[in-house]
Amino acid sequence: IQSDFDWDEYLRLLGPEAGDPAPAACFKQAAEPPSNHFQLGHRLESRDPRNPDNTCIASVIDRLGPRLRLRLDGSDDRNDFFRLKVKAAGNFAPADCFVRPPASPAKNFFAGGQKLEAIDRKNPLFVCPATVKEVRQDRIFVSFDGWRGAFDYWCRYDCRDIFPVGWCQRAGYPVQPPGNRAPQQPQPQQRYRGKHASGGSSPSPNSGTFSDKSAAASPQLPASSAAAPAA
Ligand code: MLZ
Repeated sequence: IQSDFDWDEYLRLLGPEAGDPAPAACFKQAAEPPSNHFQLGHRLESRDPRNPDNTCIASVIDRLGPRLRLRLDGSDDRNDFFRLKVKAAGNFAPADCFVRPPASPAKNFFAGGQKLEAIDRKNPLFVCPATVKEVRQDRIFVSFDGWRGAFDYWCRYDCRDIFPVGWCQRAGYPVQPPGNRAPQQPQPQQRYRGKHASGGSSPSPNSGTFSDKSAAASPQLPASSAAAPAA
């Protein structure tokens, strides 16, 4: 996970053809990113990412900015598991760790070409620069900058996996640099190389949590549960 992405520099590189950042009012995200009061080892209830009808007990195994890395406890057999663990496990996260979700925008205010930050659902650890490629009723098509479309997705305008430009940095969560695969228009004049002009993308120190190792394999970290406390 890299942490030196710089939106200002990137937008400058893209030049005047690039769309503007989507205004904050487009997003269902708090004006100020919430602080994260969860602690490692805290237990909480979470939707089972493998079976969204199930609620499971999960433990906080890592935190970064407002996001949590959660691991499901035990099996996903709802009935057994719930009663057993609720009585036995302890260390439940106090209620005030959970932040009330922000209000939804009244409607879909997005417009094609706007820039945003979005969770890469195939690599949910990563928040990446992206562009609204299409708007259709309540949905937008999120296209990741510098990738050939393999990570793109449709989502509702009030989806919690998308953020205004700059939001994640303010929240203490790193944004990954764009890819360098055949960028679609608008064509960057040169490839984004990060803040440190000299040597391309050198791996930058991360904040000590959400290590690269956990980045590599995170099958139980769907975007939805990962973003639990982000209000
Ligand atoms: N290393 C992986 C991660 C790609 C992340 C893209 N995010 C939009 C790859 O190269 O496929």
